[in-house]
Amino acid sequence: MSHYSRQEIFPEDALPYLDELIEEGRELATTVKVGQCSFLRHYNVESECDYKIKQMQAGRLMMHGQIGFRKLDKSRRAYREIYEQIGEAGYLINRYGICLDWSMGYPRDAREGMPKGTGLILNDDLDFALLTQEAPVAPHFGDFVMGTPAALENTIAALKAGSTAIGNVGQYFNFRMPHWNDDIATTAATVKALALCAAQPQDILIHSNLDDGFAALFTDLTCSVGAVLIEQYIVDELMGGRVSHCYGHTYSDPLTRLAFQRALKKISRSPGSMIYGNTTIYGTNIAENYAALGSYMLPDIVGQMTEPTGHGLNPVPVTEAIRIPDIEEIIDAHLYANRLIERAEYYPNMIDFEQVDLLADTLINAGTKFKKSVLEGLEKSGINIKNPFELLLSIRRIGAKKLEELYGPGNKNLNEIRKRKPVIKATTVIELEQQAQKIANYLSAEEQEVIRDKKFKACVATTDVHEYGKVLLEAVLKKIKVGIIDAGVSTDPDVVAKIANDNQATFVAISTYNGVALEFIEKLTKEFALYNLSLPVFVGGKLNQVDDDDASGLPKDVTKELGDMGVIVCHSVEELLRELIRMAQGARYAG
Ligand code: B12
Repeated sequence: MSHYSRQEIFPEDALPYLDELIEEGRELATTVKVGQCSFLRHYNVESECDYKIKQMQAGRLMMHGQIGFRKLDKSRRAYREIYEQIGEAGYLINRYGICLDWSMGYPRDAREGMPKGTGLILNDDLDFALLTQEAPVAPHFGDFVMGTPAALENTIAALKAGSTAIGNVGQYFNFRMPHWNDDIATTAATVKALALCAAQPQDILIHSNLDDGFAALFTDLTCSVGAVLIEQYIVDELMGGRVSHCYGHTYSDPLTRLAFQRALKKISRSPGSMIYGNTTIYGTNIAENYAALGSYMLPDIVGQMTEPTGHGLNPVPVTEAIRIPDIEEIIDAHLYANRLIERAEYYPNMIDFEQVDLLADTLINAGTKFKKSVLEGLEKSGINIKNPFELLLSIRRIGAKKLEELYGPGNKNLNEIRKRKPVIKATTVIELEQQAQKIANYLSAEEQEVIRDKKFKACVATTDVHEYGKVLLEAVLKKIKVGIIDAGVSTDPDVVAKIANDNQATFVAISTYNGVALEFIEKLTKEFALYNLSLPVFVGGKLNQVDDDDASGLPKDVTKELGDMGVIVCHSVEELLRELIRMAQGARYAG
């Protein structure tokens, strides 16, 4: 297929009128104004954008911390104490990314009874404002604001609380709220929120974390630059806003990490929000994680020293892969990073910037080609590419993988994952495919044959956006010839049960990270009962949950509870393989 038809992308008879959505956002701007917060007062600036520009001109690096514990009290304490303690050590933190809870993505009146994640829940506008008065650190409401069904009401609360950096356009493209199928309502709320921000007299940065969006799934890094250009076209050109990009979780190679930053410098008209820590290279060994922290902070520091883009640097605490980091752990990472900045003065002299810039130019050239092909392709499909609502929704519905396959700048090659040879490889997905071979080799040739003979069919799904566990698992299962029934990403329990039943799955495998495993499995078990299904269910990922009565607000492990519910808990794919051998040899599960 060369491209989709409009009917395939928009099967509905009519879509909301763009003019009405924009008008509603603009009209709201006559009453919803940027409120005061400790940061704006302290620095006497109109917006974080103004502040960032001043800092860049003065040659000062900026630092970003990520906070958002379940309880407001603890989050307020974190807001204050991190600032104070970093200050006592002689350093400064400039901005906080507030990690709202998943459930905050539902409009307030629809939030009751919806799954909760592990983040901060704010009940009303006052809660937002209480947080931002605690210390002169710029409040950035990045997650579960724009791009969710609650985009408009959360944006209103964030603006009133003095936030002038609001996101997250990346999430819009890739995140789905459980039990929420109305992507038209989500898009409409997002367009209104964008119009509200664009109509403010101050410059509001519309943050987009590329890794929350498509960057995490592209196999070609140049497509991520293409995503930047497409978002600039939608937010800046069509909506009159100021998009501000974040990247970093999955950018593991220091050379391309630095080249990406310099490419952004050339193509961005607004300062960047933050460079996220390279979280995907953290493991469970703290000492090793400090090396990882240093390895990605250095290119980020050198980038800001040589070609400042205004991004806050985000040293992610070394406990990230183990649990949600606590206050002290955030402070530790900042002290480490600040000391590294002091030690980095001579590093730029050691870097071959010619090579870095060659790569940056390739990123820009191929990224520009991708943007052009996407827009031309969508136009051929009958999408009005001057209409931001249609563009947002069509891109979201097509998704990263298909976009790369159809419009990627790399040459066609059927042996590649996305049927194109990446111009510059984005390592994550490709590394997972390679890891899969090692895991498959865990089984002997005879064991693989025993499994193959059984013609097992696995129904595989995730409960949330985290997809790498599923990518890895599917790649392993394919190698040992287990059939895959794809029940999708961010899937609801009723959908998994139906797909497993309709396709006569032999077992179900769920990958879950957002602290909702217990609730998901409970519902899945009930759905199974409706179909009289009794299948083995494997579950892996991050198996924890926040207990609302627990004062720490941190999640607790639920492995035992899951085991008690009759599912097979796996901490690795190898554990699933071991069970498959047992099943092939006749073991039975009660389901
Ligand atoms: C990459 C990542 C992301 C990426 C995901 C990209 C993508 N499209 O997949 C992005 C940036 C989008 C992301 C977003 C978020 N993330 Co995140 N993310 C991670 C990270 C860094 C890695 C997880 C991962 O994919 N690992 C790769 C897999 C292959 O390896 P693994 O996890 O070790 O899994 C092994 C086994 O468990 C097994 N496995 C996994 N699943 C399954 C399933 C079965 C059946 C089997 C048999 C085996 C198996 O396979 C692996 C090999 O052995 C972790 C932190 C960390 N380092 O672990 C946080 C983490 C999972 N994220 C977290 C959070 C909070 C979020 C957000 C809610 C943050 C926010 N406020 O926006 C959002 C999610 C929003 C949503 N709508 O769901 C938290 C979860 C907190 C918790 N439960 O305690 C973590 C732990 C970070 C933290 N410490 O706070 N995230």
